[in-house]
This record gives sequence, C-alpha cells and structure tokens, in this order.
Amino acid sequence: MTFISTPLAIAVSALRAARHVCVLTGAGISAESGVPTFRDAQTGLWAKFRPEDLATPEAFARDPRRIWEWYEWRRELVRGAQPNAGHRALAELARIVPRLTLVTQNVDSLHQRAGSEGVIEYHGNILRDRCTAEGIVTDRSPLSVTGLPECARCGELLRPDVVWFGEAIPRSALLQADVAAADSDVFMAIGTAAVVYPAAGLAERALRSGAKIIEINTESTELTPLADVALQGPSGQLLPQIVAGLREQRGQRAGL
Ligand code: BV8
Repeated sequence: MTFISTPLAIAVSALRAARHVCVLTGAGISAESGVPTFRDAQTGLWAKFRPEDLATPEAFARDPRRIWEWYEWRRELVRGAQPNAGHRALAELARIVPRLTLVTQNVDSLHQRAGSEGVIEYHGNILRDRCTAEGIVTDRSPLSVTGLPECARCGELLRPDVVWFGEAIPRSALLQADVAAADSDVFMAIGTAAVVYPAAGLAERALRSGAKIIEINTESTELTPLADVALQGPSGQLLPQIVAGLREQRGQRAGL
C-alpha cells in the first residue's frame, strides 16, 4: 500500500525525527499580528519611503528627527500588537522537540511575549534605545531640549537598538545563529523573503551541513527551490497544524 504524504505530513515527520531544529523568522510571522512587513507598501505618511532608505546610519545622520518619527510610529504599532497563533505555536514547538534555536530578523519582541526563550535577535530590538556615543543600551534623559531622545548618562543622542543596512550583526548573535544553523538537522524559514544577508545565508549554512529545509510562507521565495518542504500559507495557520500533528503522533506513540 502506498501512503500519499502531504507536505504538512512530511514536515511533521521531519520534525518528529529532529535532534536540533533551527528556526529563522522574518516579518511575515508578525503580519497576522498587524505589524506590516517590509514588502508591504508602507502606509500613510511613510508610503513614499522605502525601509531600506530609512533604516541606515546615513539616513539617521542626515535627519535624525525624521528617522526617530518613523521608529516611534513603528514602536506604537509594535506596542499595540499581540503575538499570534504562529508565535505561540513556535513557543510550543520548543517544548516538543529535543532542541530548538530561534533566530529572528524581527525587532518586535513578539516571540518573547509569546513565551519563546533564548531568542536570538539578529537585527536587534526596536523597543530598546542605544547611546550613539557609548554604544550601550540605556535610558533616556527626561530633559532633552531638542525633542530628540538623549542618553541619561552622557546626554548624547540615542538611536533605536536595531541593526541598520550596512551595519554589522551583533557578534554574539552572528556566531550563535551560525553555530545553530550548522548543527541543526532541520532548518525552518518562516515568513521571510530570504533576501537580506547575512540572515538569508543561514538556510544555506544549514543545507551545507545536511539539514532538511522547511519553508513556511504565503508566497514562493529565493529559498523555495532549496526547501525539502515548502508549505504555502499563513504561518498563523500552518504552525499550529504542525504542532497539532506532532502532539497527535506523540499521543499515538504513547498509546493515548
Ligand atoms: C551587513 C532592522 C556588512 C532595522 C533590518 C549595500 C551596502 C551595504 C550592505 C549591503 C548592500 N547590498 C547588500 C547588502 C547587505 C545588506 C542586504 O542584505 N541588503 C538587501 C536589501 C539586499 N545587509 C546588511 O546591510 C546587513 N549588514 O551586511 O553588514 C558589514 C559587515 C561587517 C562590518 C560592517 C558591515 C544588515 C541587514 C539588517 C538590516 N536591518 N531590520 C529595522 O527593522 O528598522 S532588515 C529588515 O528587513 C528585517 O529585519 C528583515 O531582515 C528584512 C525584511 O525581510 P523579511 O523579514 O523577509 O520581511 P519581508 O517584508 O521582506 O518579507 C516578508 C515575507 O513574509 C514575504 O516573503 C511574505 O511572502 C511573507 N509573509 C507575509 N505574510 C505572511 C508571510 N509568511 C507567512 N505567513 C504570513 N502570514
């Protein structure tokens, strides 16, 4: 008798046999929380700008006020957002498989708020301020006369604690993510267009070490041809289905 395996069943079987799952998430996993992705046209006041032109040190040096306005607008969006079923399913998956490393390109803290631990914030976090002079995450002075946030310690200008285009990934995140991708036997790319490097290179790193690649995306991407399983659909729907499949199989194995 031949079993017709669906892509979902194949993904569940690969995860059931996995020793170390490395997950890379992108803006798509937060889309169902109402946080716009980078590929979505920016709305309102920001519709005429490209994120790649705003998220740079040059743009900040040229006009810190405009860049702070963009980040304050995004901060409000992120603060008002809630983790969705996809974020929660990933936190659940970490409790089912033997080992899971979560690397996110997102700067919105939604994985942490869904209960994921040890999240590797590859591109930093929009909710933190960093001193432009001391390079450390710090609090704001309440007395900034310019209206721009200044460091409570040294009074210099603050910036969002994110990685801009042309800036290096924080060394510890870079190394931890690379080691996890190379050690993984299953790599999941979820909600990412896989065009921003070096994050997009993690899937190739895992592939070179023999990992199975599972992609979850509403569209095809540069990574789709390399995936062992490409699940097309919203991560907020597909991830809970994967976790349910794993729970069911564990139940069957335990004779429940
Ligand atoms: C580096 C934080 C070197 C900030 C971000 C020229 C000059 C300099 C560098 C470069 C250059 N050319 C290329 C580069 C490299 C550059 C790069 O890759 N550019 C791209 C545009 C080609 N990379 C860098 O600059 C990196 N640094 O190279 O440094 C260096 C080394 C040593 C010393 C000094 C320097 C730094 C890149 C980090 C930039 N910061 N974010 C902020 O947020 O404000 S990037 C930002 O954009 C995100 O973090 C993310 O990484 C990226 C967006 O990508 P995605 O997450 O994939 O999201 P996207 O919207 O594109 O796609 C969403 C996907 O979800 C889609 O596929 C969609 O179909 C899917 N989807 C939608 N809904 C759902 C869904 N899927 C599932 N379910 C759904 N419901």
